[in-house]
Amino acid sequence: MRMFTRAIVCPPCASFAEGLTTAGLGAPDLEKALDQHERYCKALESCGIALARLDADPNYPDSTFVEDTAVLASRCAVITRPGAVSRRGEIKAAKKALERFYETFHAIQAPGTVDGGDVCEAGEHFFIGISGRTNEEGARQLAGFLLSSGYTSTFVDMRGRAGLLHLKSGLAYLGDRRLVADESIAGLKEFSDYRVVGVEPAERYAANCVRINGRVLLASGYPKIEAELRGLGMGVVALDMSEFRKMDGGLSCLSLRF
Ligand code: CIR
Repeated sequence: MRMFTRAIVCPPCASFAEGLTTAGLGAPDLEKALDQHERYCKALESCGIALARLDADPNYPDSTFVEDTAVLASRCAVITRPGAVSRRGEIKAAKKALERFYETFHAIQAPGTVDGGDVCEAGEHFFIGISGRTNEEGARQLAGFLLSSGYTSTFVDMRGRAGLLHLKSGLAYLGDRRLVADESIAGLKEFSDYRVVGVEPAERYAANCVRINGRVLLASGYPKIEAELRGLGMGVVALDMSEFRKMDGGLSCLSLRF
């Protein structure tokens, strides 16, 4: 499994509660979100990650969900074109922060759209979700860019899957050809060459976990999947994500790891 040394993060901004959401869980508490974000940053640092922190930008309420602005492989970076029009401007800050770290840069072009949350890296292979945010044209462009750097990819149709905004809302890669997947997608033929840890509906939110340098960052409050990961010998760092969940955000989307 790839080792990570850096991550880009962006704290929730003053207009955070005005972002896009379908969760129906009420308005997020900004103070609490800032505290949860800080703990998330500390957890990344405890995994050996050096953070680059973007400035909170109230023009973009969803900008704390930085993962959607880029796809970062070892050998290339792809700046996305987010599916939600209100989020398109977020890519500027991400590109600026990434420029000094990558030689090979690509960018998704109109009419293509891609959200980074739809892209799951599994070693040298990438799963690309086609969703309400990532369209077929965007997925094709991304697959082409990845191929030019030597990576393979497969598409996973996420359209019409209620409760899963992005592919990674229900999928994570643990290394060693092992995936964590929401039960509704765990049996897809696209994953048949992998060992899959299924996540039951009551714990669906926790399927969006992040394996990083030998540990797994996991949303707290999901005992079954936590026990299962520990049973696989993984060190788990459990994090309260309540305020981000209210804005449809998962744990992975708060950072761009590379
Ligand atoms: C949105 O709807 O775009 C944000 N409120 C949440 C984005 C979450 N991103 C992710 O899971 N990668």
